[in-house]
Amino acid sequence: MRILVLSIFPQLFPSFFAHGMVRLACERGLLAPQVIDLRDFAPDPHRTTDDRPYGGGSGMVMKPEPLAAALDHARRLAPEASPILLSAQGRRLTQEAALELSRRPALVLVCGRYEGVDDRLCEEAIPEEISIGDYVLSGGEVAAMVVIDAVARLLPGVLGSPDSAARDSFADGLLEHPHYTRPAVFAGRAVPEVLTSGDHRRIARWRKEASLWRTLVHRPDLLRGRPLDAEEREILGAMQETLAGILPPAEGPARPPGRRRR
Ligand code: 9D3
Repeated sequence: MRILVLSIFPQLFPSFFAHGMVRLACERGLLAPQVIDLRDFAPDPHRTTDDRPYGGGSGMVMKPEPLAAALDHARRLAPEASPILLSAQGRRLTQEAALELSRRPALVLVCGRYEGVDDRLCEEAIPEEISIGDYVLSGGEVAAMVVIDAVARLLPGVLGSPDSAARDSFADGLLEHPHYTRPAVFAGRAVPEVLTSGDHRRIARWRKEASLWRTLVHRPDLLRGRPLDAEEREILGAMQETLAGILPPAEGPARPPGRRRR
């Protein structure tokens, strides 16, 4: 997959491309990222890419002309891709969105900076916007790396075994069970006995229970609206019965006090 990144800070990217799964994907010829320096498309000696906002106010706006010229260049390199702006106003990146992006022939990722991009160019030349979450970044570069990282590991041939992407947390809608490695005792704590038992059915059951428990405690939103198989119903039902044995029925507040997530 060809990925073009348009940025005013191209030097942020080389070390990101040179490590881990992204590097592996590049080495295997499955990923070909290339950063285009937006300043190369600014005609003035100062290579200006920003300007003051019409209507006043603090902060600067990304000038349309250098970005438009860089997009023309990107279109010649990857005519099959439609540009995506990384912006706080975009649709949220999810695992599902990453999977869809990973199936495209090429990506053109435009990293916004300053307060934003001149809206005439956005509307005209950038049909799609992606945000990586509800927090404020200072630009799209880190978000572009998040997109590339999430996409690269989904490319066929990048992960060790073909089904490990399908086993991922989020891919099946649950958080993962805890992981342990040697030594058998660390900081006075032993690894759960079941994991050293060699009983693979018990291990699978324990992991499923741990996975459901973690999801229930930390991300109950993931469980609501997710279909449950028979084993999952049984495990959650047992947890409910345990709770019912602890809580007095009908008395007390309808919901436990304290912070509720999502
Ligand atoms: C403080 C500036 N904000 C005004 C209330 C608007 C704003 C402008 C520019 C907020 C963020 C940014 C820069 N952000 C990105 O370019 C960005 C981003 C993000 O901030 N959050 C999540 N995903 C992304 S993708 C690109």
